[in-house]
Amino acid sequence: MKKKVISAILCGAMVLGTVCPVLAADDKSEDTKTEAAGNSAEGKKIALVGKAAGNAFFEIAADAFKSTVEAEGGTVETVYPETATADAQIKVLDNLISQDFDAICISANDVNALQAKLEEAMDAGIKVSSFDSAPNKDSREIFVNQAGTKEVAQALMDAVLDISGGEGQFAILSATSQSANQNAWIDAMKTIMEGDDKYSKLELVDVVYGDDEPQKSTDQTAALLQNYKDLKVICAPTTVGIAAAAKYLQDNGSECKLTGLGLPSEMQEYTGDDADHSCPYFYLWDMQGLGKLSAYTTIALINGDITGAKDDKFTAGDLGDYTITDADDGGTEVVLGAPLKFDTSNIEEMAKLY
Ligand code: RAM
Repeated sequence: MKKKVISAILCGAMVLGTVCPVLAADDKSEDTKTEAAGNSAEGKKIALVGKAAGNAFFEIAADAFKSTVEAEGGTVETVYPETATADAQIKVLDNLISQDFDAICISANDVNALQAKLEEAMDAGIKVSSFDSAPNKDSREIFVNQAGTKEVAQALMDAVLDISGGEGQFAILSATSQSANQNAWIDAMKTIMEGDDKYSKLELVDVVYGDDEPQKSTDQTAALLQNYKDLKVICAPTTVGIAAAAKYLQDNGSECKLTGLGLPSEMQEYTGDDADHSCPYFYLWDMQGLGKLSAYTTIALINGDITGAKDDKFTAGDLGDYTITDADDGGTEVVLGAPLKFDTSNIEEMAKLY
């Protein structure tokens, strides 16, 4: 009972019903695991590795991850590589493997380049989970996908179609060129575009990389406007990129509009469906939910409640029950939920949360 009451309060506090979809649909946690013994992280040490320092996205996810693990009796060390590269993450991993961590949960800067190092970690008995950006299937035991890859790509393509008025040039402002999640979304966007006639009047003129650095993302936005005078929409599937582009487009009164993936707190002043705002609407997912689900998934791996195999089930505390499914890359994943849309109707409320 206690669990259900806490869950209900948390769901209510999260404002959007979609934030707690699994719980609402399927709360079997009391029947299956009365005391949720699988959630205990007593005495466990977990390392959380982000893509790079100075990105609020990772700080928000890490806060939720850490408080979840600590509430279950474990400890978390959050580590950021010096740059958003695989090489810098390999250095971080080298250091972590030599310590006695029970698990490493990582957002990968590259799909394949971390494989040898992450395999070394797994061979050393360290559980390897990933969140946000997945290293390839052999480099991990499980991926915590914030929203299905195709679902994110579909939402972005439809936003581009809608905001452009159904035709014209658009460009993608991404993070780094090697970024696993960014490239998966971009590939899925291209597939969606090619697979349906309704996108046939859209032209993807360029994909540029701001490396998740505000200044570089601003410069890339300026260059896009310079190079493509008729550019109608920029889609930035990165929180750093979209915030930088939003400011640049708005400050310069550009007619080019913006969508993508952003943090409501960083996008509030740019969100609006009028000439004064650069971004009519954009998407993301429940950030606290991402941190929490990543934490519970990692704990479940450590405790042997799951191995990361398809159809494995576990209870993610008050988020409810989750089942592991096949991921698009041949590995497995657990999906938090659907992408969430942010526009003038909810931006103010959501900006208070993340
Ligand atoms: C940036 C990072 C992160 C991505 C978000 C949407 O913060 O690239 O990996 O998930 O944007």
